[in-house]
Amino acid sequence: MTRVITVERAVDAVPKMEAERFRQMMARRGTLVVNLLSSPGSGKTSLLEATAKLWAGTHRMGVLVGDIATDRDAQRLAPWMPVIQLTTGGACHLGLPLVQQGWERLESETLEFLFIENVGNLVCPSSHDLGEHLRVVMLATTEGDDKPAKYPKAFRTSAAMVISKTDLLPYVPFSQAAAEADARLIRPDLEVFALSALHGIGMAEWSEFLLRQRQLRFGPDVASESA
Ligand SMILES: Nc1nc2c(ncn2[C@@H]2O[C@H](COP(=O)(O)OP(=O)(O)OP(=O)(O)O)[C@@H](O)[C@H]2O)c(=O)[nH]1
Ligand SMILES: [Mg+2]
Repeated sequence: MTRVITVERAVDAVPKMEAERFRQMMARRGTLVVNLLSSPGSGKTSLLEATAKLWAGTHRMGVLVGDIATDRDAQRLAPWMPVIQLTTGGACHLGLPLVQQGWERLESETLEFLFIENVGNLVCPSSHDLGEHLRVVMLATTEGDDKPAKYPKAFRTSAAMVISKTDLLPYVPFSQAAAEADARLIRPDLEVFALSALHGIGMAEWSEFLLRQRQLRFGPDVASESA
């Protein structure tokens, strides 16, 4: 059975200070918080499933998954990792209070990574600081390579972009070079990972990136703890 938290109204942006407090508290615990943004259906849940399978028995991850309705994503993820479904009751993004409630319910203090799967869209989630250490935006090859230019804030505020569903590249009109170039015009230091969660392509580079980010932020001792 999955655990669900529901709110009946949109949660407004909370002061930056609260988000900073949450970020620092999670850093003291050695938990890297990763906020994953994308359009509906780009493959967020699939990437989290594939990451958990890759890390089974080696790295500890948990997930807070946001949706407007249903706990279907939590049901998919529950066999692989501790997960709490956050149901926004109509709001198009997650807010920090809901994330904090989810974290308390997760009761998993020894996580190395806490992923937040945001509500699927490229607009509202980009304006809300959830106390994450790392924001990652995902763009599927099926969505078109023009999305970075059309939804710049999601790309400007992210440290990395995942191009997902690369197995479909032969069948869709998507230029990886064009998407990367547009995204880097918006955010020059954006790291880019092209992968297929379905076929396990590019997963090793994605995993190395996450482990490196945790080590960079929390220091080398953290890396040896989890080795
Ligand atoms: N071909 C292909 N399909 C994929 C890949 N990753 C995910 N999919 C499919 O894309 C669809 C959506 O994937 P999800 O992981 O549910 O996407 P999501 O971003 O979590 O969707 P929302 O939570 O609704 O926003 C599913 O049918 C997946 O099987 C991939 O690498 N290749
Ligand atoms: Mg999902």
